[in-house]
Amino acid sequence: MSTVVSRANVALVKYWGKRDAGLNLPEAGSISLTLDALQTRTEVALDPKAGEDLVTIDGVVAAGRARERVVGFLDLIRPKDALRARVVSRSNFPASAGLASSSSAFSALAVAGTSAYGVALAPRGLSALARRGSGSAARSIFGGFVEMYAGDDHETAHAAPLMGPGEWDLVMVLGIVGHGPKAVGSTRAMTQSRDTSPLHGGWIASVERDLPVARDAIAAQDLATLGEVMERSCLTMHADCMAALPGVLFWRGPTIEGFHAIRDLRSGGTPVWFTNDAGPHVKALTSAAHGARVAECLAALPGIDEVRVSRPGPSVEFLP
Ligand code: 2P0
Repeated sequence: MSTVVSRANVALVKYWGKRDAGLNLPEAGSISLTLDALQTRTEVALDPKAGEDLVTIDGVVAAGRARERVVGFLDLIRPKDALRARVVSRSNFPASAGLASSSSAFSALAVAGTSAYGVALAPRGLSALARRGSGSAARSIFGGFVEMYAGDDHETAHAAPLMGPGEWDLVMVLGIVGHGPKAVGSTRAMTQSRDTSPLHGGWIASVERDLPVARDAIAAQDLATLGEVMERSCLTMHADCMAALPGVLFWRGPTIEGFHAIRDLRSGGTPVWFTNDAGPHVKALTSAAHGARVAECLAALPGIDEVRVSRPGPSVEFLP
């Protein structure tokens, strides 16, 4: 049996588009921050008596597509005639809602699954494996600031750490808007953007331009430059989505009010920048010293149901 904890990550320079759906290879690289507050604990135990895998997610026995994704992922790790597994996974935040639950879920499953089946992989190999489950999961193998490479093939499309979680005193403030599942899944929305959005080529070009700027800003601990590039990456990704056919719109009213509130705080001198993913939640990057002020501001907005403040989190951890 093997038990691990992994954290979700938020992309600062977004991943949005696949060049190979089968191997889940991204069209471009991305840069993220792993968040200590958003955790998934996953246990994989081999069961000599079980005829098939039993998967429990957040206390509910998984069926259909959710179960198939886990079983299909375990099949990438184990030989055909291997023992079946009992997988128990629980997150401390809502799944499939734009909080990157698949990033913590598949990174945890990659590490717990390979360990349970006795498959030895180096961290970069674990990252490439996690990518097969979900693109963003490749980044959650590592803590702190992380870069994902587009790579040339399965082996080279992995993530690597840029800066450890304890090195820069920043926080991500999460303004949670509703707890329901998102209207359109990321995988479908990405395919729709790539296939139909007239802005998709411009979006991918913007990633190539933004990656070195974000990488250098992290190395220099330059929050203003990182914040600006993070906001632009978010808005450009969403412009690509909105221009798809049919247009993909993840924002709700409170999302946009949250963006304005963050910019108003910034105009008043608080070093804070926003981002947002495939869901309605507002995420704000600021220095640890300003975290409480930003949290208070988001909590006061109608439609923001819950606020969490997260420090950068560590890489995947084994539990005893
Ligand atoms: C990201 N997102 O970079 C981007 C930004 C959401 C918006 O990666 O299809 O669940 O499983 O590879 O990782 C969410 O998509 O997509 C995502 P798949 P994933 O974090």
